[in-house]
Amino acid sequence: MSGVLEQIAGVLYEGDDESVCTLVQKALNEGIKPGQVLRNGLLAGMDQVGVDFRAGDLFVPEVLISARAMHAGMDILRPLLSQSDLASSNKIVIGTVQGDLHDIGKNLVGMMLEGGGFEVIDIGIDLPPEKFVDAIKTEHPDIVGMSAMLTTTMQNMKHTIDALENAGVREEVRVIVGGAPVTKEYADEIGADGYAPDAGSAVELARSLVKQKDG
Ligand code: B1M
Repeated sequence: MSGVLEQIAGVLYEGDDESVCTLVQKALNEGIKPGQVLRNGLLAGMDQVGVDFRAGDLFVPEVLISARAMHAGMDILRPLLSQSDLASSNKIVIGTVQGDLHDIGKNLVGMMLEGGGFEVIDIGIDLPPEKFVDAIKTEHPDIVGMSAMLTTTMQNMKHTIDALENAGVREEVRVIVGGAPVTKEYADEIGADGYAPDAGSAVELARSLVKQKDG
């Protein structure tokens, strides 16, 4: 990998948004393709953030700072990325289920997925099942992600999956769930395709599901 790309990954990991911007510009000036700067610079740095967060070596504030640095770099790259760079990203719709206002974990998962190369459509909080159905119909995502933080609202994940089935869109997407009270057993019980305990694992899970879907 070119030195400047490794440097980008390093300063992104450190959450140094100014250096990310300077080095992204430097890489472009050196003639490195925007798609390569994205994959081998920004996404490589964010991948490492995910690995270390999962291992407990990084904490939520550090992940948020790295995500902010990634966004700063993306602002420069986005207009330069080719259609093929953009088309290669898989899409995920994410939201917090009905009755639930917690969004810190969901936002973190969204940021990590974005850092993992996904196009993330965040549809918000306190979402009735129909909002997920509508988002599938309009956005055609590969994956739908639901977050719940209350034992009372996690049941709405099941209601949402039922609504997807009733609307005839369940087969179009893979459904993943997470949030503090949610478990792998619960995910299996309600017919979700996957469960992730944290944001880093959500990226791994989403990647494995799109691989299955595409393969
Ligand atoms: Co609330 N709250 N809260 N709260 N709150 C909890 C969740 C609670 C455990 C606190 C407690 O009693 N010890 C408790 C739930 C008990 C239960 O049901 N078992 C609780 C309660 C009871 C309530 C209210 C009912 C309180 C009241 O009004 N009486 C009320 C409900 C409001 C509602 O939603 N209708 C309420 C309100 C609030 C605030 C608004 C004040 C605020 C939310 C602010 C916000 O989100 N914008 C709040 C907060 C901050 C918390 C705690 C303190 C922190 C939650 C958090 O953000 N954690 C929480 C106690 C705690 O967890 N220590 C608590 C940090 C975040 C990064 O972690 O969300 O777990 P987390 O996300 C992780 C993973 O879970 C996973 O990845 C994330 C990152 O690693 N993950 C996914 C999450 N979503 C995922 C989706 C995936 C995959 C992984 O795939 C799609």
